[in-house]
Amino acid sequence: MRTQVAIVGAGPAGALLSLLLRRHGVESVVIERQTKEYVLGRIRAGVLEWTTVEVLRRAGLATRMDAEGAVHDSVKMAWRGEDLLSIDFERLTGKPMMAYGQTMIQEDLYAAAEAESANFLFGVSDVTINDVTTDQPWVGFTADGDEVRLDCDVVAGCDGQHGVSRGTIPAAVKTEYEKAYPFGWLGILSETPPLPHLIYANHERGFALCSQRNPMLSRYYVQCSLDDSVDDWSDDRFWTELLARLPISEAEQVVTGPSIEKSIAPLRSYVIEPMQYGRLFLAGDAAHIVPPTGAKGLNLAVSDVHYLSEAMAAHYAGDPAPLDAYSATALQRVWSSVRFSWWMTVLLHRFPEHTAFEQRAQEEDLVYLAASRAAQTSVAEQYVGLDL
Ligand code: RFL
Ligand code: PHB
Repeated sequence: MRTQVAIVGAGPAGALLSLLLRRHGVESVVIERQTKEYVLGRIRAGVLEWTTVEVLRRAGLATRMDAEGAVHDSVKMAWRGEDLLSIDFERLTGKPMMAYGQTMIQEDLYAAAEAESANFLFGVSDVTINDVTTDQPWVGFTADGDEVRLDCDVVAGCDGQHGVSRGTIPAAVKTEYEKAYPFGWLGILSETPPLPHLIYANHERGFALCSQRNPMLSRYYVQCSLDDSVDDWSDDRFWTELLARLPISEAEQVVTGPSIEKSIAPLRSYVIEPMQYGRLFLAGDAAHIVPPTGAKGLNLAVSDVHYLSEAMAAHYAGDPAPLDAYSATALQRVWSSVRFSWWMTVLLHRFPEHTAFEQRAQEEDLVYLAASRAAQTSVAEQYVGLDL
C-alpha cells in the first residue's frame, strides 16, 4: 500500500488529522490497534476549549456538537466544604467553553470518516515504524492475518501514551520530562441530571469534580489512592465521599443514582522533546500527557493536529518551513497547558505529605482568587485556551 501520510492511532488526534488533511487534498491511511467499538466505549474528556470548538467548526465537524453540547460561561471552585467562587470566562475573556464528551467527538469523527470514505483500518497489530530518517519511510503491520507494508512520505504518531511511535525515537535525540502524582481520580457516570455548572473542589478529604455529558448523564470524580481498585468503591461510598467534599448548597443539588461506569485513572505529566524525528511527527498523548485537572489533554491533541495538518499542507504546496517548525510551534502551546494542568493539580489536591499548613495555604490561594479579578482573568485565559 502507499499513501502520503501514514497515521498511527485513530483516537481524536489521528482521526481528526486524517479529516483535516483531506480538507487540504492530502491523503492518508489511519491504522488503529483496537476495534472501533472499543475506542467508542472509552470514557474520557468532557471539556472543550473554544479554540477546539472553532477548529471542529471550520472543518465542518461540529453539527452535533453545536446542537447537543452545553456552552458554559463559567466554572465554580469550592473549598473547605463551604466557600464557593465562580470564574466568569465570558466576562473575563470574551469566550465560553463547551461541555461535550470525547466519546461523542470520536463518534462524530468516525461518522465523517465513513461518509467521506476515509481509509481507516481497525484491529491491526504488530505495528512498526521504519526508515523515518530516509525519504522512504514505511509502516509495517498485520491486518486480518496478512503482513502489510504501507509506504508513505511522512508518518504521524497519534498512538497515545501507550503507543509505539515515541519509542521509535532514539534516546540520544530525545528529552523526556516527567512527573507522577501520588493519587488518582475515580470517575463515575450516572444517568442523573448534572449540576448546572462544573465545580472543582479542594477539600481536606481530597479533590472532587462535578461535570456532565448531557441533561441526563452526569460525570463525577473524586481523588483516590493509587492503591485503590474500583471494587473498593461501592456507589454508596462514592456518593458519600463526593458530597462530603462539596459545600452543602451544592451537595444538596446533586442527584445521586446507580453508576453505569466506574474507573480509576492515575495522574501524570509528561512531555517529549522534540515532537519530530526525521519524517515521524508526534501529536496528542503520544507526545505529552497532562493530569485531567486542567481539562487540556484532548484540546492539546486538537491543537497539535491543527498545526500539523497546516504544516503538511504547506509541505505539499512546496513550503517546507512550517513542517520544520512543527515541533517548536506545537511545544509552545503544549508547555503552556502542561504548566496550567500542573498548577491546577497542585492547587486543588491533597498530597500525602501535606500538613494542615499546606491545606491552609491552598485555601488562601482560593481566597485570593475569589478576591482578585486579575487572578481570575489569569485562570480564565488559560482555561478557555490560548489562541492558535
Ligand atoms: P488516544 O485517545 O489515547 O488515542 C490513541 C489511539 O492510538 C491507538 N494505539 C495504536 N494504534 C495502532 N498501533 C499501535 N501500536 C497503537 N497504540 C495505541 C489507541 O488504541 C488509541 O485509540 O490519544 P489522542 O488521540 O492523542 O487523544 C488524547 C485524549 O484522548 C486525551 O488527552 C484526553 O482524553 C485527556 N482527558 C481530557 N482532555 C481534555 O481536553 N479535557 C478533559 O476534560 C479531559 N478529561 C482526560 C479527561 C483523560 C482521562 N483519562 C481516562 C486518561 C478525563 C480522564 C479521566
Ligand atoms: C470531564 O467531564 O470528564 C472532565 C471535566 C473537566 C476536567 C476533567 C474531566 O478538568
